Amino acid sequence: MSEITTLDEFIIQRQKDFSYATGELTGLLRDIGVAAKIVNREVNKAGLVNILGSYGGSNESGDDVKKLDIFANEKFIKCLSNSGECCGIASEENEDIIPVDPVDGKESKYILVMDPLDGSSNIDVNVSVGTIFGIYRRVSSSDQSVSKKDFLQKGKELVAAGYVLYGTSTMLVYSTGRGVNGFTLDPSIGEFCLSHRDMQIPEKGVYYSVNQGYYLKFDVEMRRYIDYCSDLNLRLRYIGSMVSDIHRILFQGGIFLYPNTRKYPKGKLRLLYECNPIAFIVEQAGGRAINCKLEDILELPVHELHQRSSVVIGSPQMVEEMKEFIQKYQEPSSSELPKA
Ligand code: P6P
Repeated sequence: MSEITTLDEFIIQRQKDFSYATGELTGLLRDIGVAAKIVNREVNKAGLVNILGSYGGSNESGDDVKKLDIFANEKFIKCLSNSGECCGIASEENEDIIPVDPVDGKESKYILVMDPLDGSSNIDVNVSVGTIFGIYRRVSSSDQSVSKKDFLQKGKELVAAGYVLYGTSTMLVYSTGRGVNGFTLDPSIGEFCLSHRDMQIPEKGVYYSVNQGYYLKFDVEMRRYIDYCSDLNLRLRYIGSMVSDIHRILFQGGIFLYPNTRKYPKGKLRLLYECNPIAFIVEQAGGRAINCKLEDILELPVHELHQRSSVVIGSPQMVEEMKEFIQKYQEPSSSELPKA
């Protein structure tokens, strides 16, 4: 029987890679693993307990809030607060940041951003959902209270990022900037076990992932690119859960797109806790992540917690080809149009 490496063992092994490591990041990643197992337990039995359905109201992004959203948010916050391994949290479910009090006088240097249960519109119909998280070093000094400026950092400043996919199996995929590794939850021992070491996204693939229903609401060059994907007989796969759609592309290659639309002129997905952590992971696995203005996602300035962005993420060859496509078809701005 091949040797099992649990998430905890792997994190501790990898801690040695960072000479300056003090164990805080290790503790924070382990807390995330514990919270993921707790959320997984509820997601897996959601149909059996009164936890399905809407909680009522909407979150800061205007999305309908499901009960599991709130449960997941509360569990991650509780797990992270108990250990004090981070000094603040920003969540899709909360308007403002959540300061975390020091535990046993320990002053943490990390903050966490998260979408505790992404794709929650799928919960009631038993389709995969996910958690997305990112970890930054705080920029304020430890003798100050954590503030919003600690969170408004570019994606390239991420120390670590990952996602949990609550699917046919539950996986935790993360990176601390030295490659991407995947862990599958073994329910018989209650541990995430290393199942996908040093994940690399294929250079290209046969999948494209976009909500085709918005086709007529995309800019013309985006419609032409989607037509091009169709002409290439690429296969459309889109289930409305970013973690699930990205996970397929990370494993099998392809391109995920959520362009800006008339309803979401800046894009729908949130830069801080959806686009940046996913972009960090995909680029660590050899992929690319840009917005529809062809700017690198990880370089985008972050001005507010729930800021939105258009996004194109996936296999490097396909994203580069899409860039060339957009440049070729982008309608010249009025300032570039020839004078009448
Ligand atoms: P649409 C889920 O609400 C989410 O934030 C992402 O997980 C997903 O990719 C996207 O929105 C789905 O949005 O407009 O296609 O339903």
